[in-house]
Amino acid sequence: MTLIFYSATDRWDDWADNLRREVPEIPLRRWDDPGDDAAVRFALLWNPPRGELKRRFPNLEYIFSLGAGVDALLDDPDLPTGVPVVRMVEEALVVGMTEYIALHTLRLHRRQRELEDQQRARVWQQIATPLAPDRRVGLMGLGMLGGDAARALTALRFDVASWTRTAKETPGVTGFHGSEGLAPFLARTEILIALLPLTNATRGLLSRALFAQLPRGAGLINAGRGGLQVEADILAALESGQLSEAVLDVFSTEPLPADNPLWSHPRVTITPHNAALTGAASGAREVAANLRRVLAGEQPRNIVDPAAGY
Ligand code: NDP
Ligand code: OXD
Repeated sequence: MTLIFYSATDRWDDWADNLRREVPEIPLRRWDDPGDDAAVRFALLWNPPRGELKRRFPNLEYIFSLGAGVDALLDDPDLPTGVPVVRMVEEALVVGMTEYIALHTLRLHRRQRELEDQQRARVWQQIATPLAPDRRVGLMGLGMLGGDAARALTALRFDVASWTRTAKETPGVTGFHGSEGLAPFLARTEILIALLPLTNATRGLLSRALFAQLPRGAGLINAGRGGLQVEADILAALESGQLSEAVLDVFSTEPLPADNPLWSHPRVTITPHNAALTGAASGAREVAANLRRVLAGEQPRNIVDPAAGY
């Protein structure tokens, strides 16, 4: 009944300590530790080597993702068939992402970059900005992360709308959904925030055609996935003035290559996929709760729908 762990970025010691405390009855093993692969029933992973799960673990029952996004896992053509993937839903991700979205929405809203440029040039000049109720913010995705960010933005009194796959009713948020909802959502959005999963339906969505439907000079924040955006189109939209600024936490190639022109663009803010990081303590509590459900003969929560891709 072993759980196998793989991540190049999450600390094994932290996760092992927390999981041992929460579910001492489940033996833990690191990916490269010697052991009986046939005893492995659970895997807890971030970006494992492709094809390996199927090749090594014949009795795998559940794949738990260390991240909320499961696109890299689902993209593996050799992902074991019929083994459910469970995504990470936990508090540290929610709190971290809401901090990131509030920070960068306020920076765009208050034109903070221009004020900082002025400081460097020793220019004393007021820049008047509308107040939050007169700033129309649009959230693409209103799930675990977008939902909490929407609550924070409405608490700051922004005029918030959402765009989702299925219809959603959220207090204080104007809801749009589906392909027919996209154009009216974009037409009213001055700060666009992408918190979508990367799926067949969302790949390349943040493109020239989409930016053209925003009011001129709109700001963009993408903390969903790099595959949502066409990077050349972002640069072109910044050059033409269709976008005023872009804040990007995610990229089609990560780490972002040193020669990528986004690095040095004066109106691009780059963060290294650290908008929100899974917490070892809070994440392990969630995984443990799900493992206990499985041991009790129940289904874990937050199983990914393979057809929807999230
Ligand atoms: P959820 O699955 O909880 O929510 C996804 C949201 O996206 C839902 O509102 C869903 O609509 C909407 N959506 C999905 N497909 C479409 C579509 N085709 N058209 C319109 N809306 C769509 O995801 P989370 O909120 O937990 O996370 C979102 C993404 O954030 C993750 O998939 C991951 O890629 C990224 N992420 C980034 C991090 C970072 O540090 N940068 C950290 C963690 C996650 P509906 O409500 O109708 O289902
Ligand atoms: C992600 C995560 O999905 O870090 O990006 O959880």
